[in-house]
Amino acid sequence: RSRTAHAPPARLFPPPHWPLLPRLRRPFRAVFLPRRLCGGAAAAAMLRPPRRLPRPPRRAATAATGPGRRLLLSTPIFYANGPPHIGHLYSALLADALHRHRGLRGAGPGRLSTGTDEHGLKIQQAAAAAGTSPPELCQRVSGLFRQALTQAAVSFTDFTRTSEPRHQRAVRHFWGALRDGGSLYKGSYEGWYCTPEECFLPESQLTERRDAQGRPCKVSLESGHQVHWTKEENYMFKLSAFRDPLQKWLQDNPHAISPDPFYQCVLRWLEEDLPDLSVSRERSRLPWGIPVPSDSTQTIYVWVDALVNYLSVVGYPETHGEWWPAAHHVVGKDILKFHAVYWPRIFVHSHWTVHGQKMSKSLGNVIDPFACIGQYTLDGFRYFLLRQGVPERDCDYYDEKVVKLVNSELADALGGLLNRSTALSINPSNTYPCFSESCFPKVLDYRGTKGMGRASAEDYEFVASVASLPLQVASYFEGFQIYKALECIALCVRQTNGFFQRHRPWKLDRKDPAEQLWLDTIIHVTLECLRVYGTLLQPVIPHTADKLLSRLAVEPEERGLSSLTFLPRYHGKPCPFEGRQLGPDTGILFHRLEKSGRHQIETKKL
Ligand code: ME8
Repeated sequence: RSRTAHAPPARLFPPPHWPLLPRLRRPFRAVFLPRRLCGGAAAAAMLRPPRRLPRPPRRAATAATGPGRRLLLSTPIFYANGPPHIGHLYSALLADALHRHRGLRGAGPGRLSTGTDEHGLKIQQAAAAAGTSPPELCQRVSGLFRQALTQAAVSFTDFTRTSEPRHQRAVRHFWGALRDGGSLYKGSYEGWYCTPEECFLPESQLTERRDAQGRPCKVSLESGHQVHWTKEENYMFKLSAFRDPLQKWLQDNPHAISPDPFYQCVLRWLEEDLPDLSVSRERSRLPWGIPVPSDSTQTIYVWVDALVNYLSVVGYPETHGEWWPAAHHVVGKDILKFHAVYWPRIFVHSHWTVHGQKMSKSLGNVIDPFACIGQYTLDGFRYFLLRQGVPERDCDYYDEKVVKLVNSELADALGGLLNRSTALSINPSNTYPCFSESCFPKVLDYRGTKGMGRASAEDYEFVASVASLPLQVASYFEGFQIYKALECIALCVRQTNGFFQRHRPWKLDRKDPAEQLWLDTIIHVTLECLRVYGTLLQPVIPHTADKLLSRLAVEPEERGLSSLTFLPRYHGKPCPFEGRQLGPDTGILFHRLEKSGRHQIETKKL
């Protein structure tokens, strides 16, 4: 990807002697961090022992991932130069689903951080264009992001604004750590600067165009944005010195970046030139940012400022050691290099396009998440983005697609199943009926079941696939493939509808005791399936899942993932739900959606 800094050749600035021994020094928490958790050049430089200072004693890492451990999940912090769109919401929903899933697994304390990125030339220019000041613009846009994420039920625990004093203090401290560790030097720097991308671009990533007045100009090959020749005295970060350790770290940690194609992509970048990085701007050109400590002629580069949000949110430089390095960052592919080369463990996703085109303000095709939630309901839209978004490749947005998917999977398949299996005509006692072992006996090999009970080989196969669903879903969440988890659930819902349909319970005669046993068993199996789907869907469609589980009389403490069982009666174990009165019928689980118009943002608003 193109956001590469263009810098003087690294050989002019020989790398210092430094083994990448990731130790923290006072006032950081004195913790020895295992090498495998310390990727990212800036993070590693910050963790490197400073020159001439005694090394702190070794101690075991206290923060690592795994069951029962802490985890800081994050979204990118979004630029406060325009309103939120569905791409931003998608990142946040992925992180939210992971966060909720973890909570339901009882996986230990977790935090989900998000926020707004408020400094830099881009914001300065957007404020000027909107006829306002940067602080006022940021206040307004940051509010819109907070509102959108809240409205979308994103369970964030922290919202960082980079203009906050606590964040600025952390950035200044981080700068000091880089400087004291010998990773910064001052150099004269020139190159093509792309403001919308907030980075320098090399010639190889530029092309010629004509501007509005017909004059030739250079633009970024990838984004089409115009670049400007910029010559400045800047502070440089010795990024080139980190190539070998980064390569080694990534090779030792193949899951540091998921999905795999993005991991491979970062390895390829590291085989190319990795020039040093300009990490400050002249203050006269860029007053809107954090000044370089002890050099008021320079402003800290917005990306150094922004990346530190992952530290400042957990109290850097005092208390971050409780959460670091157990941090997982969800990011879009556009900012992968900033994260994967300068920072550690990343979940990367591709982009949403609209009718095949990149979403952009200039094209006027930006999709407004507020309008989408209003039209498709909160859970409907959350479900669509997470079910349809595939991290490995770009996904195209169409309103028709939302309506079709949500109607077929949530309204018809899931809602229909609940409706059919709880209808008074079929379940007049409104209870979770009993399972009969004689109708559905336990067998070792279901292919030889002819003549035993009432269940067919197909039924055994279907019950086996629902039984394996919780583990399958957990492993897809773990691998950042939430869309695959939802695909599996949707498939099981279809199979359950097939099971119900196949046995036509409405044709069974309740007055015949044998028929009654089978009828109850069919409903019991169906409700067990619905209970599993409701539980597994909580991280994605929290309101609908709550409605479903409440209808099945599943108590809040029975909704965790770690204690999720399926059809225990089949295994001869008691089922706590059997015989229980169902919850009140609060109406249709999910109303079918109407087709609607486009939801573009009115760009003039800001
Ligand atoms: O880059 N589809 O902020 P940003 C999917 N402030 N996701 C999309 C998307 C699309 N079409 N467009 C944007 C920045 N995103 C920096 C980040 S982090 C320390 C600093 C999502 O407002 C995606 O997550 O440009 C992408 O990485 C992010 O928004 C970029 O947001």
